[in-house]
Amino acid sequence: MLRVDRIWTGARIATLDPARPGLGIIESAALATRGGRIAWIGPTAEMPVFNAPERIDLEGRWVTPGLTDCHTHLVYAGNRAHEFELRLAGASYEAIARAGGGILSTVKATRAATEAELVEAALPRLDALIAEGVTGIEIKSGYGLDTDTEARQLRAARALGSLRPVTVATTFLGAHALPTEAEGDKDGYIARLCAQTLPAIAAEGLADAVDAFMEHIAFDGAQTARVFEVAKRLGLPVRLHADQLSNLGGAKLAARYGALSADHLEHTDEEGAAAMARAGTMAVLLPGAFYFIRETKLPPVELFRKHGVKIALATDSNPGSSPLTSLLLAMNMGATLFRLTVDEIIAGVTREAARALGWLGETGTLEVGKWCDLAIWDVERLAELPYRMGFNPLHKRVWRGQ
Ligand code: DI6
Ligand code: FE
Repeated sequence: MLRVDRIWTGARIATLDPARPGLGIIESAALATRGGRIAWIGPTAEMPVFNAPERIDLEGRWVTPGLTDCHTHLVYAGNRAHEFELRLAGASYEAIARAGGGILSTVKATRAATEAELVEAALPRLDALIAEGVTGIEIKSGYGLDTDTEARQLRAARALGSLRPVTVATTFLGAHALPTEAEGDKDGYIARLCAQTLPAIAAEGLADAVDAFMEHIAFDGAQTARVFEVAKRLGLPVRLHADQLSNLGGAKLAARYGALSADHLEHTDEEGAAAMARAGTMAVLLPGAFYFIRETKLPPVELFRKHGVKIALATDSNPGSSPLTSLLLAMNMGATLFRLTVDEIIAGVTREAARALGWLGETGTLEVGKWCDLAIWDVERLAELPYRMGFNPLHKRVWRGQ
């Protein structure tokens, strides 16, 4: 008799297995885990006889893959509530950034924080996400803008992954903003980043990918391309904050470098969407930032569908444009603001989010051999996940079988 660690029965499972139609639903399903991985999954009636020390009846609850938040800036110090007040008084996000606030005010606080302080500040945010069924998260640097602080942010991000049962992917975002000491010299800053900071980060194995903020208030296409060239040489995949506030051709540039994803994309045009489709570059949509900075230009979801660009959804959790630590609320916003379908939203925080991080071989769908990362929900219909606002129907979360 085959031995497994644990069996769940009486479940309705959305496997997200692309070999099955829609969300890959199996009614009256069972799932067995062994060594942290999925040992068996299918209709309960077809389950072989297992020797299992633990059997759990889920009484008809829904099971999805554990959620993945594939775009966050979770590690930083301080907060920007004061800028929120300024914005309520009429200032724009861009105007505050140009006046030396915005990202640079978080850089100041982050540079003054130790690794332990960064971890301590980020833990409540991570715990809020975990409480909603998140089993995987991407965390970017970008509030250091010097080698030491960028490295410290990424070490803090890695530490979070050892302090909590969650999988962490780190992304180096040194090209996020121009630090004050660079005195307006963007090319000089990018040159130093390419020659020193990024190679040092890579040598220490601190980054799983490289990102940049391509925007008028940050870096242009040529500067972004220089960063991506170095990332390629170091064997690191790239992703891009593209076309968030204006259309600088970020989606096209991301596609040209075979980026895993281009993110935000409110101002992306059809050429950009088509280029992404050809390159297999995914769209990561961030409705929390759209909402919080009161953007009015919608990302071209219809064009992504037309060209077959795969769509993921994330919180963009950060102190300036998206102080959001609820992936469930991001899902609600994906529906109400971006008009994504329920299937697109559920896939966007599971299978597609895992794909955006290059994780799809290991997690993101419920298939034999993958990590047993589950979210178990007290809902009648999966549509309840994006439908409710500010309510958490998570019953249990399982990370690597536990
Ligand atoms: N786009 C964003 O929305 C965030 N970073 C970026 O490149 C904003 C980060 C911040 O304001 O602190
Ligand atoms: Fe972001």
